Amino acid sequence: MSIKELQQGFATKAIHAGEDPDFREGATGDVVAPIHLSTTFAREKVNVPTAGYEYVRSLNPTRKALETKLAALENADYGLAFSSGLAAETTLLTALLKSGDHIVAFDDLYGGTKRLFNNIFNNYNIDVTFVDATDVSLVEKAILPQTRLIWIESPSNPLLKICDIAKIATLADAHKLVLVVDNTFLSPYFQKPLALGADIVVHSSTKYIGGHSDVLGGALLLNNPDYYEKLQYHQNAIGAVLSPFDSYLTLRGVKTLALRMEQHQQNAFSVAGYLLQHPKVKKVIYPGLESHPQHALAKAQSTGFGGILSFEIAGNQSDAKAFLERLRIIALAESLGGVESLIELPSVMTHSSVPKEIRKQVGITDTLIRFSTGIENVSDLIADIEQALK
Ligand code: P1T
Repeated sequence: MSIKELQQGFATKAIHAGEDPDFREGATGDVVAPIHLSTTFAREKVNVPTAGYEYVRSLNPTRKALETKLAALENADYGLAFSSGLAAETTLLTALLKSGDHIVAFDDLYGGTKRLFNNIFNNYNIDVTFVDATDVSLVEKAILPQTRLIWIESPSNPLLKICDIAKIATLADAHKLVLVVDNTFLSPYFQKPLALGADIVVHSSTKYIGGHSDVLGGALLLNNPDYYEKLQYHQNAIGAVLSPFDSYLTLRGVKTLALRMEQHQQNAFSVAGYLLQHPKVKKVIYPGLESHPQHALAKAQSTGFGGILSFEIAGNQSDAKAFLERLRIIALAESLGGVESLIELPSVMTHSSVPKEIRKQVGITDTLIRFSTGIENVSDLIADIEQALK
């Protein structure tokens, strides 16, 4: 049996895929992929790159190990690693679209992704229509003759809305469109969009995949060889690749993804339960709660609900800010998916680049708080929230 055939379980792949020890003559059998810092690779014959390596931007052994591991985790044939989530997104858009093309996108997306569409790609004559993609008929209505791509997040950032990935994939197929799913919030541990029919999965590996708030990165995972060829060409031509050091850090971080996601989720359930009964809390949004409007869909298409929840406290934005500034263990910070709990106010932080009227339309109120539950002892997290709500 081959090593690949034996690497079946998620945790096994997270630890071993892409890092099989090399026992060939002269190799040392490292159990961890070494950090290859060489920016170029010498060859003996002009026409023969050594083991396929030419120049670090095109291919690097440490990045390749990570790309192999991330592909294994999403059950994808191909993986590519970038210097950030937005670098992955930019490369995808430039590789698959041209001037005059149109995108249908979920109206609840990470603010930076919306900014990329609205303030950068619009300059290249690529238009976007934002719709509430929880209603598949609205996605269908927005499709134009020049539409090439559908872009969703599920759960979405920051409102944790859930889209029916399989239904949108069927729609995308019928119209010959590329379906892109940003899987950052659930990570491949809890959700596999390719298995549900998506064409390309996007990750900000800065989040759960890296897991320790110490490395920026992004990834694209897919099965289609034609798209892969285009994306790989653009990855090299544009150059926003993940460095060898950052590839190593991400490889190190992702090994514990299975354990971390279970604990993030367990803590999120406990915090959601605590917030629900608190008189000063008006609303709790967590896909794991039966009160979540798409709870049944979340349960059907994913194997878990993740570690992010959003909530609103009574009062105005000043009350929300005062609460956030009183927290002591939970860090008031952008980003999510780290071992430490991170909390933020999307209207003034991660989604401040989204115009106020759009925020209002989508449901990002001035008092909406987003909480990325870390893996600390949950009793300490709840005690911190309790003292800050007093
Ligand atoms: O920050 P970067 O690695 O470039 O990834 C961008 C990105 C893409 N997709 C989603 C769903 C994201 O949440 C992000 C980054 N988000 C934050 C920094 C945040 O605090 O929401």
